[in-house]
Amino acid sequence: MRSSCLCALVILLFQISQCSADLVVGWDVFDLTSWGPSPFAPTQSSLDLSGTTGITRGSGVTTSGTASSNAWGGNGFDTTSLANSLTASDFVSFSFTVGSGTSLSLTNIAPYNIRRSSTGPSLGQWQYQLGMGSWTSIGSAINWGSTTSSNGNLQSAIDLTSILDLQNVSSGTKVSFRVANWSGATSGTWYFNNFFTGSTAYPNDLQVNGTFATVPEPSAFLFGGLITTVLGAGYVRRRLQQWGLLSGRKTLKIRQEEITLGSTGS
Ligand SMILES: [Ca+2]
Ligand SMILES: [Ca+2]
Repeated sequence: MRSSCLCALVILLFQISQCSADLVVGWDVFDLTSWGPSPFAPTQSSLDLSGTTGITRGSGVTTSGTASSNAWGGNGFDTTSLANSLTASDFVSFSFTVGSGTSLSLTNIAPYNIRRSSTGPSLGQWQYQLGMGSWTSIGSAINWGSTTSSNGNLQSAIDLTSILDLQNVSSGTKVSFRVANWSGATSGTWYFNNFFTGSTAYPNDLQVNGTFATVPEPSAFLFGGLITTVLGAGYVRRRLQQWGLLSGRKTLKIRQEEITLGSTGS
C-alpha cells in the first residue's frame, strides 16, 4: 500500500516538473507573394498554446508597389524615430496565448533574416507585451544591414531567458511581440526573408522557442493531498499500534524506573 502510494507521489512530482521544449510558433515565408497575408498565421505552433494571432501589419505599414517573393513584409516605414514609428503604427506584430495546464518560459527568437530595399527602414526595435500591459523594448535598436538582394541580412538570435516577464508565463496569458521600423522612405521595403530552407521538416524563417511546463490541475493537488493524508494516517496508526493503543488493550504500561534519592546531611 505504502509503496504504491509513494510511486503515485513520485509520478505526480514528475508530472509537475515535466517539461517539453522547443518551438512555440514558427513561420516559413517560402513561396509567399504580394507581401504575404496579414495576419499571416503561423506555419507551425505548439499544441500547448490556446490561440495565436499571425504576423500582422500595423495600420501605418503599406503594401504599395510590387513585392519581392519568398518574403513577408511591407513598406511605409517612413518616420525618423522609434517613438514616431509607434505613433504611426509602423510595426508588425504577432501573439500567442499560453494554453491550459501549462506555463511557458520563452528561450529565444531564433536567428532570422531581414530583407530590405536600399530605401527601406534601416533601424528597428523588438518589443514584447503581456496581456494588455505596456510594451517593453527587448535590447536596443537593431541596424538591419545593407544587403538589398534576396540574400537579405542574417540577424542574431534574440535571447529571452533573461527577461523575467517571459519566464513561467501562466496559462491564459497572451504574449505579444512586435517590430517597429523607422528611417526609411515611404516606398522603401522591409521583409522577414526566406533564408532557411534547411533539411528539417519545418524550415521556419521566424521562430520563437520556449519550454512548456505542465501545471497540475486542482484535482491533481487534491490527489496529492489525499496521498499525503493516507501516508500520514498510516504513520500515526503504526505508532499507535507500537504504543499498544490500537491492539484492544485498555491500559498503557509505563516502564518502571528505580530512582535513587541522595541522602541528606552527608
Ligand atoms: Ca523558409
Ligand atoms: Ca507608415
